[in-house]
Amino acid sequence: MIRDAQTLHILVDAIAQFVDEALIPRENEVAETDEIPADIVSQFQDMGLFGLTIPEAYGGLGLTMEEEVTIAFELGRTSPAFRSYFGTNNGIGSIGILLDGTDAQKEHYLPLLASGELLSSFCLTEPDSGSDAASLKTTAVRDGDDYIINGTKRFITNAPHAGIFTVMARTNPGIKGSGGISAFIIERETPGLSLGKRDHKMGQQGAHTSDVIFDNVRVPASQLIGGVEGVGFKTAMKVLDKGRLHIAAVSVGAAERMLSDALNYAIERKQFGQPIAEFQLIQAMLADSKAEIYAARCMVLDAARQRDEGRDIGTEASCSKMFATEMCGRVADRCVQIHGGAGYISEYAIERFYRDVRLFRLYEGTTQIQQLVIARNMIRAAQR
Ligand code: COS
Repeated sequence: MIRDAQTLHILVDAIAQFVDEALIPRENEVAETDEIPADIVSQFQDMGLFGLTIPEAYGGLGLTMEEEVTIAFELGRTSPAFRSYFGTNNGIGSIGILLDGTDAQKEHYLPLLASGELLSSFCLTEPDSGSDAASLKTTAVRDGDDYIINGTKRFITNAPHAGIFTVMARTNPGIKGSGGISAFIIERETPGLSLGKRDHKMGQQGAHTSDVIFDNVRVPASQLIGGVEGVGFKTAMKVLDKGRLHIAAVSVGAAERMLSDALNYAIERKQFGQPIAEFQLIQAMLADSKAEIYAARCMVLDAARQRDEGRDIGTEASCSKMFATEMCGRVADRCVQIHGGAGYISEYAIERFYRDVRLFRLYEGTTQIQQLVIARNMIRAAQR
């Protein structure tokens, strides 16, 4: 749902201009230094990018899902590390609090997240619990008015910058599956909380992940999201439904960027006496990519509109994530091919994008997990 087309148009234009003029020219710097420059972070804050999805009542822009994916299409056109820096505040780091938090939790944390004063991370994955998220082992044991948290979380995006962590932990060891899991908000400075060393990743330099380690971390019971035990897994799944749709939109933007670079290259690059864009085998790769991007864009927008209408979009979010991220991988591969040998050289952005977009098919649920969610939902619906 678009609330006010004109206002959205102004915002989209401003972000498109920011991407073109401020972010794309700094991509190499970010890749080389593995840092988002401080002046860019300030500009994120000035533009309100930390609070895109946080309701206006808490100081954000309160974008609807359709508006959010429209913005994500634009943000996807540059290095994913830029979006990642404020992405957790708009997505997996804030949505659990927004959807299931108490009024006090929302009032305390959401304004800080919306302004970018505080960064947030989402702690679900563990060393022995990735796709099988319900098998997580981190424990939260009640002790008077507190909980004592123990365990290790892995590959946590923005952990080195985060001031708060949404942490899924087992409050009832008697229940092995999802029913024993609760979600907590844990502050960075809480004694016993430490970080592992930064992970060295294949791509997305500038976006940082690390382990988050909880060693007898004592948190007040008021940090239990929503004040209810045993529903933390459902909170995590709802967070991921939204996050998956967002990543699908970012994948569309990234594919558009790669295709635009490849098209420009094909028009300029001459072989056999003419631009390679004139060759039909190159044209086939351009056309297949264009059509697939269009399909993914339509799919993402449809799923976003359905979410705005209040429908359960678990299936559609997984369809969108699966299709858009796999599409992005195919487009990346074709765009390297169009660049020929130059596509393997870091002078061209496509070499970096090829590595960067590989993560889209892995995080927030692998393609195989999306397949599993889609098929399960189909079977359940058929058996009702
Ligand atoms: N919204 C709300 N509730 C949901 C839900 C959703 N999207 N998906 C599942 N649930 C509920 C189920 O209804 C079920 O509730 P009941 O116990 O009341 O029936 C409960 O959660 C458990 O669901 P399910 O039985 O489907 O859980 P499973 O352990 O079988 O596995 C998968 C679910 C595999 C889909 C889940 O573990 C998953 O998404 N794994 C990937 C994790 C991931 O994406 N990690 C990325 C890292 S985070 S960036």
